[in-house]
Formats: sequence, C-alpha cells, structure tokens
Amino acid sequence: MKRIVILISGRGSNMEAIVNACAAEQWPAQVAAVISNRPDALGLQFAAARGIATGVVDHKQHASREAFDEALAQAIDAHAPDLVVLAGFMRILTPAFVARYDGRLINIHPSLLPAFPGLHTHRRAIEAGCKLAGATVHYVTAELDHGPIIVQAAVPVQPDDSEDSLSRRVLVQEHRIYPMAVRWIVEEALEVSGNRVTHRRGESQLVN
Ligand code: NHR
Ligand code: GAR
Repeated sequence: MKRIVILISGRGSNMEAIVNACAAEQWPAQVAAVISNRPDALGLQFAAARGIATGVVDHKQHASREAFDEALAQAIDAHAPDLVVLAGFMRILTPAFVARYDGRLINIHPSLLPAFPGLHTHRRAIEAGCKLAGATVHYVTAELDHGPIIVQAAVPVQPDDSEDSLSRRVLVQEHRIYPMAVRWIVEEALEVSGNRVTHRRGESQLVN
C-alpha cells in the first residue's frame, strides 16, 4: 500500500476527489494524512469526517519560509508518504523542500501550463483573449509551475466568461484528471525522462 499525504489551503475539493476515487476504485494506496497551512481550511473537516489524520502547520507561526517548510516536512514525514500531493496548496515551497521530496511531489495548476504559471490564472487567461483554458497536473520542481507534465485537460473559454464561470468549468476537469494522475503514480504506470512524462501502457495524457 502506497501512502499519500495531501496538502491543502482551503476548500479541498481536489483532495475530496482523490480520497473518493482511492476508496471507490480500491487503489493500492491510502490517504494517510491531510495537512493545511490554514487552521480554518474547510477541507480539514471532510478529511476528519472520513477518519483521515489531519494536521495544521500555520505559515504565520513561522519566521521564514525555510522555518515553515522545515516544520511542514516534519509533519509530513510523520506519515512516511510515498507521494505528497499539493491540492490547492497556496504557499511557494523552498528549493530544499522540493529536493527532499524529489520525484514524489505533484501539483495541479488551473491553466494549460506553461501558460499562466502563478496566481490569478483564470483572470489572466480571459484578459489574454485565450479561447482554450484548462488544468495541468505536474511534478513539482524548484521553479514554480514548471515541472514535468503528467496530464492536461482542456476546456473552451466562452466570450461571456467571468473568472468564476471559467474556474468552475476548469474545476470539473481537475476532479477528473487529478485522481487519474495519482492513480497512475501509485500503480507505477509513469516514466519520467527529463521534462517528459509518458504512460507505460500508453493511456492518453490529454483529456478532451
Ligand atoms: N513550490 C514550488 N517550488 N514549485 C511549484 O511548482 C509550486 C510550489 C508551491 C505551490 C502551487 C501553485 C499553483 O499551482 C505550487 C506550486 C502558490 C503561489 C503563490 O504565489 C503560486 C503558485 C502556486 C501556489 N503563493 C503566495 C506565496 O507568497 C501566497 C499566496 C496566498 O497565500 O494566497 O507563497 O498555482
Ligand atoms: C483549484 O482550482 C486548484 O487548481 C487551484 O486552486 C483551486 C483549489 O481548489 N490551485 C491553485 O491555484 C494553486 N495556486 P480546491 O481547494 O477545492 O481543491
């Protein structure tokens, strides 16, 4: 059984999708813990109700990013994870943290990377006049939102879209591709070579 630790900052709907798929599809894995940097993150209640260990490492209680990341790593390592999953986790991680979890740290970002790394992605995609938006699951590297791409989903941008309407359309796809990506990793179905990630059984890494 592979052990998964999920990091959240808020609502945690991607975390929910992973917890639900893991149980429903009987993955050879368990979500060992859900950890938040915000004490009031809604997702913590869902996890606790499912009997999953929860933790809080509040970035406001730490003097530097290095100190926060060290405390976060301690909390994570208590659960001996094979895989660490960022699911709406909103703190940039230091190179030392990323190196510690090299090859077993993944993120979902609500854009078709390498377009629009960082914050306010939906607003920026609309302002840029994009006709296509989407979401990307990628391995985390020190450079923000630039790691090897595991799977992407595309959705249309409608002429009358607001940040809200576009983010809702993208989120539906996030809930499909994030569990898919985690499942591939726990099944050891992926091969990483430089920036390229391929699926050993040739499953499509593009949705829609
Ligand atoms: N850390 C590294 N090193 N590399 C990545 O690819 C990371 C990462 C940490 C988080 C998620 C990410 C996203 O998918 C992620 C990827 C937060 C920020 C940010 O600017 C940017 C990107 C992402 C997450 N955070 C502010 C900060 O100062 C705080 C914002 C807030 O608290 O609301 O850390 O988009
Ligand atoms: C998701 O859309 C995720 O892609 C995005 O925040 C939302 C979190 O929702 N992540 C980022 O923007 C990371 N900077 P959730 O908490 O319901 O999963």
